[in-house]
Amino acid sequence: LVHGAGTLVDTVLDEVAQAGVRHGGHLVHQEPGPAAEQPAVAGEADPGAEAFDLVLALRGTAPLPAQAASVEVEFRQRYAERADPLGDEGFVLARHGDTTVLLADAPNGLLYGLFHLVRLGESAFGADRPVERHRPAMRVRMLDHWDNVDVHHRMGQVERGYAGGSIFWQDGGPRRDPARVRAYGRLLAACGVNAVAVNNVNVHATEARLLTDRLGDVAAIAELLRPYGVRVFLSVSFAAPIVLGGLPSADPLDEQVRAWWAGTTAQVYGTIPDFGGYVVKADSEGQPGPFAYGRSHADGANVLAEALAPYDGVVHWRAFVYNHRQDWRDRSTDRARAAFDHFAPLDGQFRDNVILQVKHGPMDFQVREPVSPVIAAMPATRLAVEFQVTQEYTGQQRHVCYLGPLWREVLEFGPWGAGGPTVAAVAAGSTPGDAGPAAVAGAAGSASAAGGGLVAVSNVGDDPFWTGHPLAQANLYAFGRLAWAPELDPSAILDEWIDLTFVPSSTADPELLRRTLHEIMDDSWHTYEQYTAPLGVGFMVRPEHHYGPDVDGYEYTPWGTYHFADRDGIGVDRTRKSGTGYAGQYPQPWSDVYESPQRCPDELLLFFHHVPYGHLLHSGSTVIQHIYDTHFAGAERVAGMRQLWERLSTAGLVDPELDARVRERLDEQLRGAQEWRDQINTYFFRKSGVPDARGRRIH
Ligand code: GCW
Repeated sequence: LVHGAGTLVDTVLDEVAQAGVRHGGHLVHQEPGPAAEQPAVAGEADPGAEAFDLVLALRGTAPLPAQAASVEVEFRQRYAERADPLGDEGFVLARHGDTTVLLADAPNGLLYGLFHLVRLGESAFGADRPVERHRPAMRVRMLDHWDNVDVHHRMGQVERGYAGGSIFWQDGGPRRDPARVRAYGRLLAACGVNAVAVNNVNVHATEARLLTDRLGDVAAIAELLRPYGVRVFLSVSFAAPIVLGGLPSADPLDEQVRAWWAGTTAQVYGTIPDFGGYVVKADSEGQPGPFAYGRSHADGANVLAEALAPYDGVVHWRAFVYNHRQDWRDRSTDRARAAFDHFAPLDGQFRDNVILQVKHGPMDFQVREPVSPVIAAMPATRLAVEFQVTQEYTGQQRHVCYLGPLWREVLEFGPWGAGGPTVAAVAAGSTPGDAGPAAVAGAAGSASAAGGGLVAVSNVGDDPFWTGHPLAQANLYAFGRLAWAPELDPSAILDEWIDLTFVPSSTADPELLRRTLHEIMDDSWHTYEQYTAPLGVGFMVRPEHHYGPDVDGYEYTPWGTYHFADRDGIGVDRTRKSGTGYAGQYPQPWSDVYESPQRCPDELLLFFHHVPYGHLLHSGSTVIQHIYDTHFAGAERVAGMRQLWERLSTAGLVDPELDARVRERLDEQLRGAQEWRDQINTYFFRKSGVPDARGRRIH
């Protein structure tokens, strides 16, 4: 029995039908006013009947069907004053006797509840389940696509895309296969994602026009994603008033510019009433921004926010602002400092519909970075934390690298030390005043918290497996799940993903399949870390495309990403005492922990300190021996991963096409890991002259 009406309820009905469930009835929600007393649409639903296996019901205006009403009573008893509201997306689940009941306050909640049932599978229809309440920790759970409409870009159609062309754009216009885009909406909703930005933050000429004369293309995408509760955002150029509006300036304090943004935004909402808002990369890597007019980023963000405010739209303003033309000879400039230096002084100056979108680390999505100090520095600003699902720096979807554990580590990090709010709580809307884990849970659970949420750069393209490497789908899934519930265990998320993806279609030996995938994936992030840049130093990748090793590739460039290795030692001195002072951007205790080479965690040592090769780590190893050991171990672990997969292939447990794709990628991962191992080990042997204590072969 499905109780309720609306586009999303239709989606729920479709899903129920697709799942092959015999569909007893559909009782239309009674809207107050003239539409009241509508008859049942499908079947002869009798809300009092006891015979339904599953009841999906909206709380609200109409009386609940009997089974749902008893769950509602139990819910109120169990959660007392916290029993309402569930919010737009929350739901309540229980099983009583022969009936499983899902209750929600809005159709989106029913949809998320239904996908949750799919995750639970049979177990949702077995023994009784006491009432459980589910609400997303983050209101904003967004994927940014770095997709270009045009295919002729230096970076390919999708900037940093490793899964074919764009899922949205084809041959210079919207994809001609709406079913694929709709299926993508379904996939997003099943993962818990509720927003997408449909074009690259580097906004080129054609893409700029999506805001005005090509808005219809965006509306077409919005139409396809709406049934799955996914709202559409656009990346816009700060120079749009000039390039699209023909104005002489884009100065945010200029009246004509303000009026242009207001008028343009009104048209956007006239066409797409549930439009989400804008994403802006300004004064970053060549994109235009407010600095050209001597204005601050608060001035810049606020002019767009003001235009969006009447429609409840938001602007996601990115904090990725740094000097990409620095002089490598100048040791005082530190790219890691830049976001804090630019934005922390502006705390409190942003309108409340500005969300400052901060990359999780201070540099750029490296395999290991400290948490960005900006996250602790702006209590009066709505912050979103940005992850990178697309594997630009983590193997480009040719290497298996399950990122759930990395994101989990970031989300549970306490910028103010133990007992204070976590990164997850900040993104969910908590501030340092809300001390203690209880407050954190409260903020993360509260539907009214005004946090900026979690955002990630998508790894999806038009590839038949969606993400290039079939196992990279787990990263997409894990991102959505962690944005909904940051406390989830990445290994449990992987279990969900494995069951949803593989097991139903291969019954031969689901246990072997599950175990093997865990063995390959659980620790694959650490494995990737082992064979690439050591101890948090980052980069060492080939310039431009960022795939494969090149230790000095960026060392003498203007990009600000250096390791400073010489014959005596390696690492970046970011201390207050003798370095760039970056460690001082953290509150205590981290400021002192990172300042001290003795207290700094091993995995971040070279991010914060320049140390001799003989420096002793907490692990008991020296830096140079650690480099050799981890690089030999990492490449060996990849060889092991490949053998593990062989086991699945031999047992015929996976679909042949998928098998072929994964094998090809694992071969490449092994080649790549060995190349990394040899280049890094040889480089440091030649620099330091220190031999491997275990006498292994270094070229
Ligand atoms: O990681 C870097 C990428 C750029 C990207 C930039 C950003 C879209 O190398 O390709 O540009 O970050 O986040 O804006």
